[in-house]
Amino acid sequence: MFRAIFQKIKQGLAKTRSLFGSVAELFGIRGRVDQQFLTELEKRLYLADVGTFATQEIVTRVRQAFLDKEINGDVKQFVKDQLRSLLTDASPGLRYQPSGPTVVMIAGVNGSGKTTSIAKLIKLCKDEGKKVMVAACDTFRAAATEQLTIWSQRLDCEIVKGQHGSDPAAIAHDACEKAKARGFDVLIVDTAGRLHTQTHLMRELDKIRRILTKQIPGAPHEVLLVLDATSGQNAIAQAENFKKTVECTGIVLAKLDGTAKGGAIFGVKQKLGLPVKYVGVGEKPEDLEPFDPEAYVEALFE
Ligand SMILES: Nc1nc2c(ncn2[C@@H]2O[C@H](COP(=O)(O)OP(=O)(O)OP(=O)(O)O)[C@@H](O)[C@H]2O)c(=O)[nH]1
Ligand SMILES: [Mg+2]
Repeated sequence: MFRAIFQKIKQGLAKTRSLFGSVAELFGIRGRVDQQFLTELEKRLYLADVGTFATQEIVTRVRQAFLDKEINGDVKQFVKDQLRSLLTDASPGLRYQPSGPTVVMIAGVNGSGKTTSIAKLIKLCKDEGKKVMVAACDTFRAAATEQLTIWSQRLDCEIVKGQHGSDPAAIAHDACEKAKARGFDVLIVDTAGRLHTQTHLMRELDKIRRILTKQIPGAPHEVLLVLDATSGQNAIAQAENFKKTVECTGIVLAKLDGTAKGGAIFGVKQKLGLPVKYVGVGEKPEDLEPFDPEAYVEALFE
């Protein structure tokens, strides 16, 4: 199991790994952990988009532990351990409710990968034997409902939808009724992409949320913020703003395969304080992996 996840993550991290190669290489250079080594370590971590805070943190810890000691394998292992400690506490997967539908709401900026991540979540839940329904609450973008409909047909999943431009909260209401009446285990709610500055759209998101809460106790049980990994540190800045208006329970980091900026994930815990639940490593439904800090760090240095 670990091996399979590991291989997938490793492939997904191909571009990021090419940058981390330069960090790994540093440990192979003979010598001492001196100021020059620390400066070089700092530079390389920074170039791998680990971010200012996390980079400083690691360099400080290495300085305290190893300054003026010979370089051996321990330094590499130490850095790996530190990187892992900066990642979110493992909180992979969805927290399924013991009874009634588990409601998962998806949010994020335009084009971050929300709808594709939903297709992946459908597959994941179905593979776990769950009865899954999706609600097409993006009525804003013209082709959004169609896109989700195609996925739902391909994945053989029930969909509740409405007219283009109709009230997404009404669709959410309808979906809750159907999910309860027909014994669905999971209801995933797609929403339109938006910026935290678009007040009316943020209010709309809040309205969808309130409807879900009213219809199903404790819903939404998960609110996943989908971030586009290709925007690196910028994605984190966006998420910080988003989080101020939407209460989120976790992150889906999409498009990790398309970027060398995978190091940005080290800033997520410190800046957002949210667990990364899944990483997207491709465009196909099977390209979603529960986030495993151990596998992630190992894959970076492989
Ligand atoms: N390589 C790669 N591409 C991805 C991944 N996730 C999504 N994409 C692509 O990113 C693009 C946008 O994905 P969508 O799922 O439509 O994004 P969205 O957030 O729903 O977009 P809006 O609804 O317009 O806000 C599509 O071309 C997807 O195929 C991923 O993990 N890897
Ligand atoms: Mg979408």
